[in-house]
Amino acid sequence: MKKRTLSYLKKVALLTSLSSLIVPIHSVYAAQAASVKLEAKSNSKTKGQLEIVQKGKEVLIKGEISGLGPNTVHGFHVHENGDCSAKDGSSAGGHFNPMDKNHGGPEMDKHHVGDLGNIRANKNGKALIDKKYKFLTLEEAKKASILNKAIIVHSKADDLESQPSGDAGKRIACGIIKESKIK
Ligand SMILES: [Cu+2]
Ligand SMILES: [Zn+2]
Repeated sequence: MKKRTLSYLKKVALLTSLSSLIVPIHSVYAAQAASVKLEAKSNSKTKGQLEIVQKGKEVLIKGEISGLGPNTVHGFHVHENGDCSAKDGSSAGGHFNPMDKNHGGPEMDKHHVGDLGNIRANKNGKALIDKKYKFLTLEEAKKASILNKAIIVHSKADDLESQPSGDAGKRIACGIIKESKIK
């Protein structure tokens, strides 16, 4: 009886030490990829799918957005609330701005973390997205983490200058950045 108790305790000790190993590994790798299903807002026909991957210090965003006008340019941002429920996308709130900066373009010295610039549609109204950003992260614990925020596509181009959001017009598509498995 005494022996059995000891081996039970050993098992508990082993499991406890194993789980303390497993938890940190999980938290490092869990948020390395995310996907976004963009749904039409403000009575648009815009929709799309994006895959987001953390590669070292860069975040890659790839995918396709359709239902845009031919050869048009559209503001493309991360907004602060992961909430696309409003018909006009207003539930997503303002640009994601954890560092409290002014609006700008992604190449500028200072800008919102959510300022991803513009996307361009081809003659068929489809935008092929293939972008890289150094100021974003998918690491949940970091201030600039875009997990569970929203991506918004606008009706007009972002002028990368007007405050607070680049005068980019209506919100024509919205999708939440949700953690996914790396493919
Ligand atoms: Cu926006
Ligand atoms: Zn902005």
